[in-house]
Amino acid sequence: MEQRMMTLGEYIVKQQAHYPEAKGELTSLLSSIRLAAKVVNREINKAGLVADIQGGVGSTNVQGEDQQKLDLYANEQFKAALEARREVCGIASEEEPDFVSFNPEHTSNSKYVVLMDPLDGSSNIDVNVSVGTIFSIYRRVSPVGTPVTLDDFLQPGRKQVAAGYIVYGSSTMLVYTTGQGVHGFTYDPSIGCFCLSHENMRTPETGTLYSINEGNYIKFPDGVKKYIKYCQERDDATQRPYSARYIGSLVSDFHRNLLKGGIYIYPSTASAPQGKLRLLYECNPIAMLAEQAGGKASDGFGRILDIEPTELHQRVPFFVGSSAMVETAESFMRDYSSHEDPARG
Ligand code: P6P
Repeated sequence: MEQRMMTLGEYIVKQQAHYPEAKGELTSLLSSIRLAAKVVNREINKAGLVADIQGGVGSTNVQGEDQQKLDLYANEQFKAALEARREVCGIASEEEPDFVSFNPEHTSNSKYVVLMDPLDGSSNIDVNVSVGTIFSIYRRVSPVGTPVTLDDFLQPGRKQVAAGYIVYGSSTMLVYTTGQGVHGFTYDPSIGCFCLSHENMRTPETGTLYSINEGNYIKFPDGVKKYIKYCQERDDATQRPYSARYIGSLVSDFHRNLLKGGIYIYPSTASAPQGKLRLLYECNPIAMLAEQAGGKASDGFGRILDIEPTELHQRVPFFVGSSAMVETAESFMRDYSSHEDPARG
């Protein structure tokens, strides 16, 4: 008889056994993310068929980016699912200018805050390229039962309790960590469940894929330019030249490199001195997953998870993936690029 697959819900409960003091709050929180992921997945899969959910809404988010209908849909679905379970006292989102406090009458015992990019890479939806949701979970630092504060959200990434993403691709997967390794679940629409498909994911120490938008080459720091040329040189001993793979959707590029080995880079550029990606709800959660899978995540000079945040939507240069590849890229940044970073104190 075919072996029964373990569902995400069953696995979360099994993981809870690692924490004898756990009372099931994080389990309930992760289950709310699972529910919202199913709902968003359904809408994304209809995008090609139901025209009125494609395209932009004519507004821009706090980042100045055109908001897609599905950006706002995903934001509302995850916000509602998180509020309903009453484990979370507030959220921060790429689609919200400021953090959102949930109803204090429902959050008198809530211990957690969640930061998210509800639909990363959404401009790809209309051309049927995979997109993703990224989430990051912290324990609040302000007293339980009091209004949530900005300090609850401006915590360094090393304090994350859990992090993960959903990649809505050729198959939809949810990948997460609570600090006990990285585990991947593939959605089976025939039973409406995320089923364990990749337990204890480990990323290769090195790889042959590099992911960067080379269209920005002339604006890159010299260290990045030198690293790109290093990737393109012929050297059989290190399997170079590497292959360039860039989807333009962080979750998809990271997920492929996590499995196969590789490096993703979104560096600072002349026009974006802190890069494009946001520290709190893109880089920190992806960095936690990378480290939990044996990889590394850096701003080119130091560990992403050690950066002390100063603003909700702050951006940071991002080098993430196989540890040996990130270390080589960092060596080029040290040798060829200058570094001033107020966030490191
Ligand atoms: P560019 C999507 O907008 C995103 O935030 C990431 O998912 C993706 O890797 C990056 O931006 C793509 O940016 O400037 O190369 O189009």
